[in-house]
Amino acid sequence: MQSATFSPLPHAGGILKNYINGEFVDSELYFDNINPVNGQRINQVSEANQELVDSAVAAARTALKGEWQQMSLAQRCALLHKVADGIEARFDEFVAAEMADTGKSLNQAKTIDIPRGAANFRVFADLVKAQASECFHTATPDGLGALNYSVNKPLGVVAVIAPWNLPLLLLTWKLAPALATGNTVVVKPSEETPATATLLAEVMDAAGIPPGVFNLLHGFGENSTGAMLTQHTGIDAVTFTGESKTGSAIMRAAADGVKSLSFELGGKNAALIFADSDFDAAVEGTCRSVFTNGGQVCLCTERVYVERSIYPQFVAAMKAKAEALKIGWPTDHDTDMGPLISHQHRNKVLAFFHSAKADGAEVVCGGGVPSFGDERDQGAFVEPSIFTGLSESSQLQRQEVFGPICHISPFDTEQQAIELANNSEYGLAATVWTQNLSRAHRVAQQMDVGITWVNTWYLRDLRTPFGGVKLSGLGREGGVHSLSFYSEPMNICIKL
Ligand code: NAD
Ligand code: 6OD
Repeated sequence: MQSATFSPLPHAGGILKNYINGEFVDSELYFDNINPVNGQRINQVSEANQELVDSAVAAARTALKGEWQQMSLAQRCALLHKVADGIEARFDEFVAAEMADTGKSLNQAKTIDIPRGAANFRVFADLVKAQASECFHTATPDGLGALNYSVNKPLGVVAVIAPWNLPLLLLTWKLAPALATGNTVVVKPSEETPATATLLAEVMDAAGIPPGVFNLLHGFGENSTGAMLTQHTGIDAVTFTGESKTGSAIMRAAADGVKSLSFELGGKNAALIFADSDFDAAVEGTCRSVFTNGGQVCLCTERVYVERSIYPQFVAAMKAKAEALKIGWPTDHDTDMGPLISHQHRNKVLAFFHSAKADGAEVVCGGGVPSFGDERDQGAFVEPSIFTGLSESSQLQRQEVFGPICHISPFDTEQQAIELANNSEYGLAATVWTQNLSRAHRVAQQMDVGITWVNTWYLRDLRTPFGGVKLSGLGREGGVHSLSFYSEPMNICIKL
């Protein structure tokens, strides 16, 4: 019999604590951390109350002015490299913890999530050394002029609020540049995925990050730890990844303090498949973009539009690929898809399936829950699913599902394909499959999104701008955009 967990699983059966001012702190108020493979408890999590939120923010404020500020940039960057080394040294534990919390496949945790956790620290530690400042010579009436130059200063105490789908990857994607630019931080991982953030606190501690620079609080969002943090007067900026409606709530909470905000939110991403594409590559790439991480990546494709002349073959090829995906134990080396994050999320995904069927969708494949005949039947699995036949106004075509599902529709002209892709309240990512170079540029530039991939999907270069338009986000991170969000230039004017 396979096991739901993977050795070495750290903190199994124990308590995951908060980390404040260099100490692990127990609130003595606990919630369960559940493995979505079988619904069993992995460990318990110490939930931060208002008192712990206040201590974490106070520790971060004090640390802003201490050793962290006096450290040279080279020393700060060396420490961040040490954190990356620490993640790599405990690689198997991070993989085991991420798999147990999320149910994601071993292959994905090993090749995407945990390596990116380390890479985020290395990339921003190196990029910040090249952060530019501005300098102008300004003319004055006496002819002697003035020298204007800028120095980059940290924003202060940054709250980092992360989601559950790529827990370590998305937490560190914001944490690393925040630290690299000299801020102190209070992070709150999702209540669904507390484990890798706790391991990261151990790595930070062992690397010698000064007390108070990195603080970790566990807890829920609305009316709980997350909201206490975003409303706190000691927080200068909030960087958040999660649902669009949570982004709106945080914006309201942050309004009183006029806090700086950076948001990466939901998506309802389209793929356009032209008849002149490399057919096999388009099928393979679209299948990957729909089903990676069980469709629980904000960049996943949920709306597929295919040129009518290849539509029937494309739907048949997608069906064959989806049916060949191996669903099961995340710990198996050849598993493609584990369970969804929780039963609660599965209920939401299944409700979308039901509404699509009620709206007249044709089920090409999936649409239900797989049966295993073992403890996985208590898990949060759903089948990889493909639907066709819905109108653009149906609920499935309008709202983000965040599950292993796409709807495929035909189109007749390039102009119609562009209009269909852009007909959404979201604007995060799009994918275009064509071998016509002119069309590739022409169509890519007309997508109302933050990123368009052509003949690929989720190919990342951390120096590039990343973010969404419309309901999909606020601001840009990545490369100089992250450095620019997490620091503020102060101008100094010297009369010559
Ligand atoms: P979520 O918005 O429910 O929760 C995200 C985090 O916010 C969690 O830590 C949660 O506890 C906290 N939170 C919730 N309500 C809060 C409040 N009122 N105040 C403060 N904190 C609060 O999102 P999720 O379900 O964890 O993640 C899935 C969603 O995230 C999807 O919509 C997905 O598209 C989006 N997402 C977007 C990106 C991106 O880069 N654009 C990346 C990953 C996920
Ligand atoms: O790869 C990244 O940097 C990134 N921000 C990915 C977001 C994925 C959303 O689920």
